[in-house]
Parts: sequence; structure tokens; C-alpha cells
Amino acid sequence: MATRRNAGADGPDDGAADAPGSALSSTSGPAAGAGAAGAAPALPGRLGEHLRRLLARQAGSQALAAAMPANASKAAEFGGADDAPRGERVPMPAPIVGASTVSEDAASDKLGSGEPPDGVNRTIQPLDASRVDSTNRAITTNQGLPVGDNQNSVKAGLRGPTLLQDFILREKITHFDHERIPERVVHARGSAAHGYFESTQALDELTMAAPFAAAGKRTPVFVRFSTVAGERGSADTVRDVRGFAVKFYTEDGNWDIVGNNIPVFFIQDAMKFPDLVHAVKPEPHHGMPQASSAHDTFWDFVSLMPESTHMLLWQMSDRAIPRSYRTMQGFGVHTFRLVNARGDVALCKFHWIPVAGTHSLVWDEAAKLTGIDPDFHRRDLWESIEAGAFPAWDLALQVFTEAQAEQFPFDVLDATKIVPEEMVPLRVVGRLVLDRNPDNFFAETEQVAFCVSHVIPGIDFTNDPLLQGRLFSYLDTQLSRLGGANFHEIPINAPSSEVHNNQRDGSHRRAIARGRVAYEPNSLGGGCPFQAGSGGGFIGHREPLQGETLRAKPELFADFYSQARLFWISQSPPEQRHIINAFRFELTRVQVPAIRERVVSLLANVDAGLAGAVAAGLGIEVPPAQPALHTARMQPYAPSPGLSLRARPGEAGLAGRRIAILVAPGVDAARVDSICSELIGAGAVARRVGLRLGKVEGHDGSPIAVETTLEAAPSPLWDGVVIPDARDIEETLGVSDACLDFIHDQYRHCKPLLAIGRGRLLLDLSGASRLLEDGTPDATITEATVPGAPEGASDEEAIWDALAQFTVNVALHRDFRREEGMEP
Ligand code: HDE
Repeated sequence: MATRRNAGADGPDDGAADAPGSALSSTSGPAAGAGAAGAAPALPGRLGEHLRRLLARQAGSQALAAAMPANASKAAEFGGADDAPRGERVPMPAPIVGASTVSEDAASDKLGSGEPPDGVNRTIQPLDASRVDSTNRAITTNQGLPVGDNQNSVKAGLRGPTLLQDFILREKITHFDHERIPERVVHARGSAAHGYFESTQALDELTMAAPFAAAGKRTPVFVRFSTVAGERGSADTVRDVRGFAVKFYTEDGNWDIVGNNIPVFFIQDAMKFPDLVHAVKPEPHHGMPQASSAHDTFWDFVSLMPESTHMLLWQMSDRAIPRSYRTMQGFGVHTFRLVNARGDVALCKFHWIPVAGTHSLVWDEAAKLTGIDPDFHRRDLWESIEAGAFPAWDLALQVFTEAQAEQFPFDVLDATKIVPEEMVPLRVVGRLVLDRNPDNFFAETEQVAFCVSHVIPGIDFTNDPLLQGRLFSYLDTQLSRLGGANFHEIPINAPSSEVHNNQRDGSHRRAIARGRVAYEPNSLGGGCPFQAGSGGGFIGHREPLQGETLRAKPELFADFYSQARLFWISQSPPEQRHIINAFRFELTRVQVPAIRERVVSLLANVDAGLAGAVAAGLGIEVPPAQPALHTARMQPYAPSPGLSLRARPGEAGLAGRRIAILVAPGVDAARVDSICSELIGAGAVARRVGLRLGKVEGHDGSPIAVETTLEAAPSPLWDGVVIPDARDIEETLGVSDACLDFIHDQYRHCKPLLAIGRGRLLLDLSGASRLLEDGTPDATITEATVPGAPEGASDEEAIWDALAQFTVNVALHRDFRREEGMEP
């Protein structure tokens, strides 16, 4: 399969030199320079061909070096010129001149075609190049040796010891012993998917960033969601911040927005991050608690860090227990910069807005889910994509100028502050869609390496001191987590734009760099790879700086409470109640009363009602408020409705919602079937849930299949429940604690219920009230009587009307007014 190239086409003056022997030696070259070519001795066959090509390469190198008598780019490095020039380069006289070896035309199944890979990097090919499938293949060792016996190790005699010579056993076990890599220091637990970002408008007035080049342009992405505090095997539904990290594979390289589902952070300076993480992680003496902030060291630390107060309110809100990754917002958190082709710079905040709306769990449900299904969010993401209900988010930008930022009553470099939507509106510029699950969790989700420093032309940083620290941290952490400097070559991390530089070597290097040049400037590689210059390459915006080096913060950073209060007053009453309950729960778990008091003394600066309600739950008086710093000025913000989860119910309807249909003997099988089909047809995951698997007999003797049980799939797994009419339901489901608990939990978690005919009896038995605290009917409990049933006239149409009402309620997720009559 070798493709031999015509040696005569290899280069200038090939086949001629006055010192042919020097081309055969790697200790020295010819004494004469360019133009000293003479005739090559006539050697037979391959020897002659090699000599001709060696001479051609020698002459070509001389020509390249001679064409660059000095470094013409050098002058531009000095004096602060605006433009970096493109690097000087000289056309390669012939491919062989840039080759590592003149034998590169040898070909084989391993080497490839023998064609020189001029100007290409094949390590960046699509993931197809790395996918492996073993269908119809025998087991081999890692060296490709077919394994004849995968059951027995080599022994000295049937009952004898295992022999060290069994290299197959040793290879298998050694690989197994090294299967694990260090988990992420934070965000260890996560789930990811592939998809695309589609721009809805060209943003060239604002930014050169490739994904926004044209309306309708699609850029591939890989997105990883995570919790922060828990270890890799911890539960998904703990109270925690969620990571929302997006990697765009653009033609200008990878761009990562490594954000969270909460738009602010605990601390203002990277210097405090290790302290924060050590405080929230399991306490070092006994390794408890797992994945929870409800312990002494966390609250000890944050109550001494009043800048955390704003974040604490978000973290104690329902934002920290999302219903699904599909139903949470994402934020870039820091202020970034957008840069257009003219070099104009704007400031920008990134927001991801879920198309399915912002919906959360309630705490009791979240706590139960950690036992029922610790993979609740991972499963939801996976199943939604498998079912074709692709999770989607709109990308919105808040764009503002430096001049505007100077007028804000907060500092945009302070990551504990938001830019309220009332000050800078959100502008939707595209949609993110996740439509492909990974093939392999480890290779993709675990090995993906996000770095805040991965930016592209058109995106730039600000001096947010938290962001500045992150610029260093992410690259550094990948070095130890992924085992060395070549993690960018792992297929999921490789950009889809080509990589060409002079970085070499390191553990597990995949790229085989051709040629002998690994430095810049050079003439022997024709100047390549050359500096792209400010015309097409990344330079970074120019920013005037003044002042002296120091360790301190701007004064505005000291306003710890104004935006915490803004968040508080923007929450609906149920959301405020949940925040109070979360503080009470977390602080009750704290063992040191003085720490509890210190936290309440922070809250006293936010709102007296909040502090009082939390204190009441802890059985203490509200202590004096922590002293505000002398530099702090409380700002009188008006409520910002967009900060409430209720502001964005979404537009995904039933898509991905899980609905349980309880079945018992005597149920109307045909009606259950049609309800099921109707719900599935609307995108919901509707399943028949019963006391045990198998078939039950319907009211007319026809069988109906139970798909899962009340025990295996309890209430927290479902977004709504249908209780159909069934003969003798009191004696079947009505005597089951599992069933009554199921309905009771649906009720107390404020989820929609639909009860038909005698199914309504279960509402009574479970203690569900039809009336809200204020005496008005609970509109999220829908009931229908059955035609001809003794309890009242109704018709089939009424049942379908009730189902329609139920589906509207499920799309809205919950109605928290029901909670008003309940004790926490
Ligand atoms: Fe991170 N963070 N972080 N972080 N972070 C990491 O990088 C760090 C911060 C965020 O799915 C680590 O690859 C420092 C803010 C996400 O793989 C590490 C500081 C925000 C992810 C690290 C912060 C984040 C990480 C651990 C303060 C929201 C998971 C493993 C200066 C804007 C990405 C890794 C994924 C992961 C450092 C603060 C988000 C150790 C030093 C603020 C979503 O490098």
C-alpha cells in the first residue's frame, strides 16, 4: 500500500550537491552555502533515491535559513505598538524539507499512507476516531494479543501456585489496579452530555466570538453539571450549588464558560477558596458529613465572612435543590468582556435560562431522594436525552459599558453581587440543546477538563479577583487530575480547530510532531508555526492600570447586605418560608450555639423578619446585628421579580415530567391505557404503579400490567399522580401504608393530584385536604366522578377535562399555597 512519491519532485536542485557525503552524515553539513549544488553520484535503487532526497532537504534548509537573514518581527515587540504582526514565514520549498526523516514515505497499516501530513494535526479529529466497539471481536491483551483463556491464571500444577510468568494475568490486574484517577477537588460528582449552541443573531457589533458569527450558526458543545461539596459517589439531590460548565468547540479553539446555577459566590478573593472548601468538606477528624454544609466548620467560617451572606440566602433557597439539571438556570458569575473586531470592549454577564422553566424540589423530597435514588439528576438528564426530550437553555447576555458600571452602587468585579435585570436587561442571543449522551462516562464526563482560561478571540476577562485566581487554578488542577501536561489531547478535550505549537513531550504524548523545529522564531521550518498576530490571533484587550501593588479590596466590596436583602425581598412568601426552614435545619445540625447565634447576627443585617424566624426555630433570641463595616452603605434596591424561581415557569409543558398512575384490581383498564397514552403523547413519562409487579385484573376481567411498585418507585420520583377509579379500592390500595404515604407525600410536596371516581376515597384516607388555608379550593387537586357511579353524575368528557386541568398543573410543577396550612 506504499505510495511512493516521485523523488524528482521533492525539492530544489534535488539530486545535486558538491558534497554529497555531508548529506549522509548528521555530524556536520557542507562547507559551501546555497548554490553550491553539484551532481549526486549515481547510486542504484533506493540508496540513490534516499541520497537525492537528503540532498534536496539539505539544500532546502539552506534556502529557508538564507531567506530569513534576521528576525523581521522583533521590532514590533517594543514600544507598545497596538498590533502584533503575523510571524514572518517563508514557503516550504518542498514537503521533504520540513520532514523529520526522508524515510517518511514508508507506508504500512500502522504508519499510514506514507504521505507527508503537511500542515495538519490529526489528533483533533472527531470522537469517531477514538470510539471502540468489540462486536464480533475476540478479547486481546493491550498489546493486541488474542487471549485464549480468560478464566484461568497460569499455575504450577492444577493445585499449584500462580506463576509470575503469567503476563496476561499481570497486565489485566495491573491495569485494574490503576483504573482510578483523583476525583475533582470540588465538583467531583457530575453528569454531562453533548449538544450544540445555536446562535439566533449575529453579534459582530459586540464580539468576534465565533459562536455568534451568524444567526443560525451551530457550535458543538459538551456540558457538565455537578454538585460542589460531595465526593464522586455522593447523592445528586443534596443542598448545594450546582456547577454548569459548557465547553464550546469553536473554529478558534475551545471556549469554556465554567459557571454555576447561582449567580453569586461566597467569597470575593481567590485567596479564600481553599479555606471555604476546607470548611464545607467533611470535617478532617472524622470525615463527616458527606456532601452537606449542615455542620459546624462551614457555618463557623461563613459567619466570620460576612461577604458570604448574599450567597447564603441563595444557597438556603430552593435553587440549591433543583428538580432537575434541565430546570435550573446557569450563570457565568463573573463579569467578562466582549471584544469586537475593532477592539471595542463591553462588559458582559452570561445567563443560561432553562426552556423547561426553573423548578426545584422541596427539602423533604430532596432528603428522601438521597436514599431512594442518589442518581436522581443523572438519571433525569440521561433519560430525557434518550427519550428525545432534549434539555435546552437560552443564552442571555447582560451587556453594559465601563461607564455604566461606574454608576452602579456595587462593583462589577465583586462576585458576591449581581447586576439586577432592572439595571441591565437580559438579551437572548441563542439556544443550547443537549441531544447526545456520552458513550463512556469515564472517557468523556470524567476526563473532560474545563478551564476558565479557555477563551477565544472576542471573549476576555476582567480583574475580578476571584476570576483571576481561577485563571490559574483550573489548568493546574488538570495536571494532577489527568496525569500530566497532555490532557488537551484526550479526545473529549481536544479542540476541533487545529493545534500547532512548539510544546513537546510530557506523559502520554499522543501527537507525533513532524520535523526538527520546536522553537520560534525559526528559519528551518520556514518560520512555522508562526505567530498569528493581532489580525487573527488572541491578544487580549488593553487596559490602563494605575496604583500600587497591594493586598486589599475596593471599598464597595464591603457592602455585604444590600443585595442579600434584595434577594430576600424578591422572593415569594413560600420561597421565603423555605429559606427560613433551610437555615433552621442547617443551624440545628450545628453543634456550637455561639456559631448559630453568629449566623443569625448576620441575618439581622438582612431582614428582621428573617432573623427572627430563624432564631425562633433555634429557640434563641435574635442577637445584635454584626457591625456593618464603616465603608458600607446599604442600597435601597426595589424587589427584582426575576430573582424568584416563579418568574420562569418555562414552556416545556409535560416534556420529561414523570407521572404515576396507581393501579389496583378492578381498575378500568381501557381508561388507564388511554390516560397513559394521552400523557405519553404529550411528552410525559407516565407509568402504572401498583403494589407488586405483574398483572392485575381490570373491572371487566381484562388484565392490566403493573410497571413498577410503590416501594421501588415512591412518591418523590414523580411530578404528579393519577388515582383512577377502581372497584374495592379501599380494600386494596386503601389499606396499603405504602400507597397512603405515596399520596400523602404527593400532597405535602405540593404536587398535582388527579383522582377519579372511587380513587377520590384515597385522598381522604391519606389526609389530603381539598381546601387551602384560606378556605378556597385547592386547584391542583383535580377530581372527576365516573359516569353512572353512585357518588354523582358525570360523563366521560368530565374525566378528560379533569385530565387536561391536571396536565396544566403538572406543567406548572407545584402550587406552594397548599403549604400554608402545614407545620414545617
Ligand atoms: Fe471552581 N474549581 N473554583 N468555581 N469550578 C474547579 O477544577 C476554583 C468557582 C466550577 O464540571 C476545579 O477541574 C477556585 C466559581 C465548576 O469539570 C478547581 C475558585 C465558580 C467546576 C476549581 C473557584 C466555579 C469547578 C476542581 C475560586 C462558578 C466543575 C476540578 C478562585 C463561577 C467543572 C476542576 C467540571 C471546578 C477551582 C470558584 C465553578 C480546583 C480556585 C466562582 C462548574 O480548579
